[in-house]
Amino acid sequence: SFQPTHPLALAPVTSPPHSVDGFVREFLRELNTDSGVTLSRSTVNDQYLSLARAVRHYLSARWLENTRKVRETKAKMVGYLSAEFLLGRQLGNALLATDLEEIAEKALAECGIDIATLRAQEVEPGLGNGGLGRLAACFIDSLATMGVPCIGYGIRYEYGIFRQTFVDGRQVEQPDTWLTLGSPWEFPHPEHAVQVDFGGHTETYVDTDGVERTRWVPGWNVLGMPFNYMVPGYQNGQVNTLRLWSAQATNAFDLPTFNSGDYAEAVRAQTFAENITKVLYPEDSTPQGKELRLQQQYFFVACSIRDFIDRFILDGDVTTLPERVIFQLNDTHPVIAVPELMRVLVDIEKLEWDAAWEITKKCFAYTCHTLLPEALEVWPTELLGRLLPRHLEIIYRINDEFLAEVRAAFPDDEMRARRMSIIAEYPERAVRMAYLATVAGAKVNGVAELHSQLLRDKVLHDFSEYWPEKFTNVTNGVTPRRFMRLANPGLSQLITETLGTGWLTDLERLAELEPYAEDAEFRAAFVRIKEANKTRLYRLLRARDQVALPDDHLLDVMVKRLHEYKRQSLKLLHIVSSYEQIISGKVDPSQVTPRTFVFGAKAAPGYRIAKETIHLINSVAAVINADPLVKDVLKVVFPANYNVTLAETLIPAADLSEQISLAGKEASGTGNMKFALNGALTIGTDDGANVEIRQLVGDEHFFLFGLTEPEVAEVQTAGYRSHEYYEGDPQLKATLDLIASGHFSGGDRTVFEPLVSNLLYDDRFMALADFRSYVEAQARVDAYYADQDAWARSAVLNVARSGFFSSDRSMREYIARIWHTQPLR
Ligand code: GLG
Repeated sequence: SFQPTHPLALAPVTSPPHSVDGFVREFLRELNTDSGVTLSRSTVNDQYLSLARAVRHYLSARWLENTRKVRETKAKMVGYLSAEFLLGRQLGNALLATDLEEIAEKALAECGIDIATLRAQEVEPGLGNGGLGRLAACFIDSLATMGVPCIGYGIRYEYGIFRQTFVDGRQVEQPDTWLTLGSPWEFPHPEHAVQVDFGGHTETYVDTDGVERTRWVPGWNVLGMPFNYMVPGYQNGQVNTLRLWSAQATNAFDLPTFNSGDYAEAVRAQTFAENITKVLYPEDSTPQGKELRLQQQYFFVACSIRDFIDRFILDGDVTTLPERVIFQLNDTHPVIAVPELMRVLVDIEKLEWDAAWEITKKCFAYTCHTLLPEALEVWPTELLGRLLPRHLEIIYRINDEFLAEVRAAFPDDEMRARRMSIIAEYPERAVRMAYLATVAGAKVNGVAELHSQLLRDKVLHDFSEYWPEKFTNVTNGVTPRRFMRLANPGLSQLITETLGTGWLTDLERLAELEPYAEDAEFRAAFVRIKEANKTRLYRLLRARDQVALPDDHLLDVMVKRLHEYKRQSLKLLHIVSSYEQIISGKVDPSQVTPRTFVFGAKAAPGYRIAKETIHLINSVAAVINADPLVKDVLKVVFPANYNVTLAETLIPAADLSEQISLAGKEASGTGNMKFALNGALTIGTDDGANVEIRQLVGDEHFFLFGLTEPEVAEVQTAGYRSHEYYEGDPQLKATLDLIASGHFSGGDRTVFEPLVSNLLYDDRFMALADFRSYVEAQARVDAYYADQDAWARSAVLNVARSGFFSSDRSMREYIARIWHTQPLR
């Protein structure tokens, strides 16, 4: 190591002055020296990039200090392994974390710039599909805020989740080019690139110590290039790291081929390698089992494990790993990390198998995010063995030893051993990644009470019988910094005026708002904020989607991925039924509670029914919005490209939150929590975290409907025939008939026929079974909304009673029951 002599090099780095002048200086310096333009010649993008880099200056000193401390104190870290981190825009959060919001606004104003324009310039990194990726982002925010050392490891997709557009009401996907205008939040580190191998074969050899060992002779390799992102805690001087990997060719150029004149062929390897991190797979909860996806998974965990050992196990003693890290497996996507760590320990570090296994079991814990069988990843051994031959051998050995244990514990129960095998035999031989994670993980958790219960009772029943103490629940949470303070400044200010500061990092303190639900003045202030949030949303939608909305409607919002189990079709049936009752003269429009329905949803590009549902929503919206008969009472809007940024404006404006999945199918939901925290009332089934929301806010402040999970199971066992519900309910029949008649498709009865038939003759997620109960609950919503004061009271109580849903609380539970880590002192 070198010895600096300059006094500045000996001193720790410091942050620039926390003042308007100081900030102006940082900003202009960035503009002039890094962007290379004068203020008068600069574009909005130059200004945005310079602003972002100026804010970074206020974080880097703390970041470097943080990293140094973690190394020096050998603190145990959380290694959050996730194929997705759906971060949302960074600027607002960084300004908030550094307490620079006012300073930056003034500084820019003095430069003649409106900061809002620069905020709007940021393209959010859409490196996730939905809840799972957003949860990872909330968790790392909370850990930084709590001062707990964590490194997030993931993938730097060149193209994130596609940009959704509508053409004639149908979804058309556009590439998400989030990097093209510059990415001021990332720090590339080519010097820390890691080599990742694939393919080839394995062989045994006699090592120098005379021991026979196995080695992997790979067929090809790529480089993993890390990009660091700062993860700032909320005004606490803590900054953790998110490290995302990008794939590059080890040999960018094949020189002989190049020299022979075949330029395209000469760079083929490069294109091939870089494909690995080119694009995020856009399926949420329904993986396609593509080879490139397995490459992505192995690529990022291999990079991450190597990286962790190289950077934090400085003395090279890998047996200390369990004291230094717990890798949390965010769903099955990173589970190939288990055989990878075994390979590193056994083949490279030359530990005995048993010792390596003891270490590995302590280094991993697994979070399951689903119950849908089609979402549980299974990799054919043919594919896995071709791409990762050594890993497949390791998995077989883990399985053999595990099944020997099971057979010893249950001597006369061969069926049990077969059920529990990590290797499935039908329909083809394949590795069940969830089982591998369960066998290796120190803990296995579901993401809401009901979900964890169903994991224990159904999906992983044999395992929970064998290892009851391995299973636990940690109910999801969301970060109040982004989803209250940044998204809803009005409400946040009211809360701070009422409770003082401190609640943003101690969200249970929202309970102190309870008495204010009875305070007319407080309720009036709350209502004014809700109205202002609606106005803000309508202004945005007018500019963004050219739609004009009335501001005196109940705002009814359903935003989430488009999936049959989430039942956007049930929401549509309610809307169409309200409409049908008016146009058929059964209900007078003057009797209807005016409502605006907002949808936001992306469908996986290959998911036919989901895409047809999008088309139907848009078609229903077009007809209803153009019909003078319902003009004052019904509006349907579907802004394209729902993402974190839009959510931040939409959620605080909502009156009613739609959480209507079939009971037993939504593992948790996190949107549901964001709505409640922003004072929307929920209409929902007894599913996922809805169960806990209802328990906490109270039945009178929640509109419950639908079959319960045991009832669903019962109806299904008896044989579910959706057609019978159609025949037996005139309102439902009229609704489906109206869709089938071509009313929303210019008279063409074929367009939505597949959707209608699916509901009538299959209806896997039982929308028709819950229709009656749903429209009745919606009638209760209307009746309750008529009493604006009662509604406002309930809305305030929703806020006051939802403090439990902070991701800080989720983190405390993970720390206490799974990770056993400590905040940095
Ligand atoms: C899942 C589930 C959601 C859950 C989220 C985070 O579908 O119910 O809230 O993870 O745990 N695939 C997902 O997005």
